[in-house]
Amino acid sequence: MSILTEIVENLIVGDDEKVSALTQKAIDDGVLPKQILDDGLIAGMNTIGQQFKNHEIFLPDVLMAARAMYAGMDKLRPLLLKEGIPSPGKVVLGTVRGDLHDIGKNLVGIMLKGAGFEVIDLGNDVSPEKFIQTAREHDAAVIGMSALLTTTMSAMKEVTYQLKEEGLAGRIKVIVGGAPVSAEFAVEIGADAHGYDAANAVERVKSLISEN
Ligand code: B1M
Repeated sequence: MSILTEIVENLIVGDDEKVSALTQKAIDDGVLPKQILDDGLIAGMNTIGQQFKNHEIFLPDVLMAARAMYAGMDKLRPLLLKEGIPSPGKVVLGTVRGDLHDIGKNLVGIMLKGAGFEVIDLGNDVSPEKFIQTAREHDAAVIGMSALLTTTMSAMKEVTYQLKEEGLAGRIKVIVGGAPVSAEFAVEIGADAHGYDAANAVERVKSLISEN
């Protein structure tokens, strides 16, 4: 069995210690961090999502898998971060109001920091007002919002609407992402960009900032 398959299997059963050890072993064996992330940790989480959807597993199983995912991410984080790059701009990042899913948002944050951006991470369950107030206070170039629930996506629209009302649209750019969020939805709510994964989010933020 390949080491990436072992990571997937141990993440699915929520064994955080094994996922941590296997991630370290994969790093030591020279497997690329991006491959460990995509074909190990994220692949395992996708299986969990499918099993949860099919009612084959329950919420505590998902939580244990999430904990195992974090154990692996802790090992990868230093490799995904490159220190000492001058910041091309500030990004206020968070998961929207009512939504507690923060794994994808945290990955986006790690990758943005790795590309040199200063990231102000507001965590999860962030109100529209908090996004805008923080962006104003820190003179941020971009607000990045993540949503994993179809029921919470609408909070993104409150931010784009409010920015427009306050005359800040265009000056503070907005990028949205998360499993249920599409490029069409981003256009519909007046966001400036959609990121389909963490690496793509970095590319999109770079181009938003170069437009400013
Ligand atoms: Co929940 N959950 N969950 N969950 N959960 C989903 C999202 C779900 C699809 C599962 C399912 O039914 N198949 C479903 C949503 C259905 C829907 O709305 N259509 C669901 C549900 C229903 C729920 C609850 C309502 C369950 C309940 O209580 N009955 C509940 C809601 C709680 C709440 O938020 N208020 C709930 C709870 C939880 C846990 C707390 C147990 C846990 C979250 C733990 C945590 O995040 N700390 C959890 C998890 C882990 C999941 C699944 C299994 C995995 C999500 C994940 O972390 N994926 C998920 C199923 C799935 O998505 N396959 C599911 C890995 C992560 C790397 O991917 O977040 O998509 P993702 O991020 C990607 C991209 O989307 C993108 O880049 C990332 C990296 O590639 N991206 C961005 C994300 N944000 C971005 C922002 C950007 C750009 C790109 O720019 C700013």
